[in-house]
Amino acid sequence: MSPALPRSTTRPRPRLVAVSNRVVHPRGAARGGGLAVALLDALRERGGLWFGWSGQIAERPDGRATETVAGEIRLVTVDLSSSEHEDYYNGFANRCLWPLFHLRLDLTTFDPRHYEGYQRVNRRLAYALHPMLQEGDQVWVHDYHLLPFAEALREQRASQPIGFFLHIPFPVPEMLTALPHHRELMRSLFSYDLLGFQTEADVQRFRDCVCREFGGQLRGNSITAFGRTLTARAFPIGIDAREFAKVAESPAARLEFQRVRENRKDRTVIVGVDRLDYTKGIPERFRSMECLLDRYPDTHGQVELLQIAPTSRGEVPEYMAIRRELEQIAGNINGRYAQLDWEPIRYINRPLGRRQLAGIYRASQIGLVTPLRDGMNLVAKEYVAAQNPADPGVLVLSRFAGSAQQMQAALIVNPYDNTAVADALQTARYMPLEERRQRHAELMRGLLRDDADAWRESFLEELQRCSLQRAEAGPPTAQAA
Ligand code: GDG
Repeated sequence: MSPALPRSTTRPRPRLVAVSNRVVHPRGAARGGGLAVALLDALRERGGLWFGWSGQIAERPDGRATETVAGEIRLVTVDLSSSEHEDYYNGFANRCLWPLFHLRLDLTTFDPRHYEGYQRVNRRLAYALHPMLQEGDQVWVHDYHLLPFAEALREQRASQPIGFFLHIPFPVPEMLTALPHHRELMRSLFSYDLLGFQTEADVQRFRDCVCREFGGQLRGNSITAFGRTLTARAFPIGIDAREFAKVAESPAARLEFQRVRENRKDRTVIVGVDRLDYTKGIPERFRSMECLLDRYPDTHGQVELLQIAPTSRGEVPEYMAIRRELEQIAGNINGRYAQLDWEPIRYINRPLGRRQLAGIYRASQIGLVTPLRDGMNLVAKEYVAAQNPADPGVLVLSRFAGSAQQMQAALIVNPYDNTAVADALQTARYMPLEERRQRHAELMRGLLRDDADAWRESFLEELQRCSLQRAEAGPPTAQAA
């Protein structure tokens, strides 16, 4: 890793221009999750602009941007037409890139119309943002919806440093190359100066793709291909663990804590919290619960899985299917094991408030986070941050979550192995207090060190370093085909 840049006391920090699919107003930031909070902190600190889709669908959008000012921050949004929303967002982003990057080739739809819509929206958004850019800005683009965004900005002769952070995993070369447009998309990534990934493994897969498929050349963290050089590094995203621990002790969270515990006396509560998504391994988790009940009769009447899974991307057929599947599995398991005053699985299919969630995490003796594949998974981090350090719960975490790289003091499991997950749950139930405290303290140290501030600052410092390097090397050129 390269040494940190000395913080200049005389030179002002560059203005930040953040770009993401959705823009979240500061008032709704808590609901928008960790990314919204981390971006807003950076924007408040240095002033700046957050640009993206308004979340509105207009039949015939006029292409004009709407601006809201919140303190030092300008929020600038554009609407999408219903066909843009269908092709760019539901189509290419969520029915092609999302499943492919999560290794679900079986759920991946390749539709040239979706791809054209995706390119068109990226270009339209980039062209709308370009006149608002100022010399010296740092542009930070987020996630798989916007892979070609920098290329479209460069077409407009934008010369600002542009960084990109991928929140989801980067796939293995065999998967990526199944995408008919993979060359074009990979080439467009080389219009960025800095690419950030969640884990070292993601960086390695990116390098493998570029070197094997496009003759890329490596030099330290730099990689050259398509006639351009960029920096590719891991920046594991963190949460504001200190603040989340406070939320878990707030009056609203305490109330929720009491509600959970009072109703369940000394029953073990296992909590799962996920957007309802096929990557999160929820059916497999229910099967593991069934396996726990089969293998360990002392769990009957004594253990409950509380699964909170609000619907997401509800217009996409694969998401409708997973919803039906879950209801069916939960129904079968409950039908088989429930007693008059107890059901093994409680499944809540609507969103809860953040404080409520924090209280539930703290009231649950086990946090069960078992995605089949996940860029990072912030729920694992939130569960740990919400615990009472004197009597903490145990985190059972999938080896396929990016967070497992940093959270080795959790009980690490293979989510496909129902028996192993059931055994880990039983181990967690009977784990001695001293061991729980030690594991929690170790996890918490990591969360406090690698928090949201550290993530953001390390990315933006690296982006500044990249732009200084580029200034020395001369202006950007149109890239080679
Ligand atoms: C992507 C990547 C990466 C969930 N239900 C409720 C609720 N949530 C909040 C959680 C957490 C967030 O949503 C989910 O974050 P994750 O990281 O677990 O997952 P993705 O949404 O898939 O996020 C992922 C992340 O980007 C960041 O880079 O870690 O790998 O897939 O904060 O608490 N929040 C509230 N009510 C709910 O019912 N308030």
